[in-house]
Amino acid sequence: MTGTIFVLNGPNLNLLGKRQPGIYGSETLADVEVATALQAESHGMSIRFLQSNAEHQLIDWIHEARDQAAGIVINPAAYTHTSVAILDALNAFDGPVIEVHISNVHKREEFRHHSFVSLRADGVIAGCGTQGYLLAIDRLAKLLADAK
Ligand code: CA2
Repeated sequence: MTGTIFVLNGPNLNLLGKRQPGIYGSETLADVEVATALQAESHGMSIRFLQSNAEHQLIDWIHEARDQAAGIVINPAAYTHTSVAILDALNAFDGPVIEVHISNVHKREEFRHHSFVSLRADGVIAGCGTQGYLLAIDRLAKLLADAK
């Protein structure tokens, strides 16, 4: 197992920084990737940063993480609230998982209050903007260090 963290992003997050800045901020996903890579590097780890609009692609990456990643940071976007399939895939991953939401889903519509992924996540970060990704890396680094 390497010190690689998979950072997985779900549907529409490719639009980050391009639409709805009031909810999601003005940073692009490429900006988040750079900042997240630097944060991981500060802990002596590297990342594989991925985004897809397709549920099956996210599931395939979680399967790849089973033997390629020490931990997973995941913002499943709308699949958070709908996908038992992503939950099942995460349940087959042995390492730590941190769920991230840029917005505070609990301050938003009721349908965003439930997360299937939270049933598996070791930690959940919501409403901290894109800083949530950096906090998730810090938390994974601690969990992985404590597990040694
Ligand atoms: O707050 C989050 O990070 C969410 O996971 C974002 C999802 C939403 O469905 C979740 O309830 C909460 C939506 C991602 C869409 O991202 C966009 C970004 C900019 C412009 C349009 C969509």
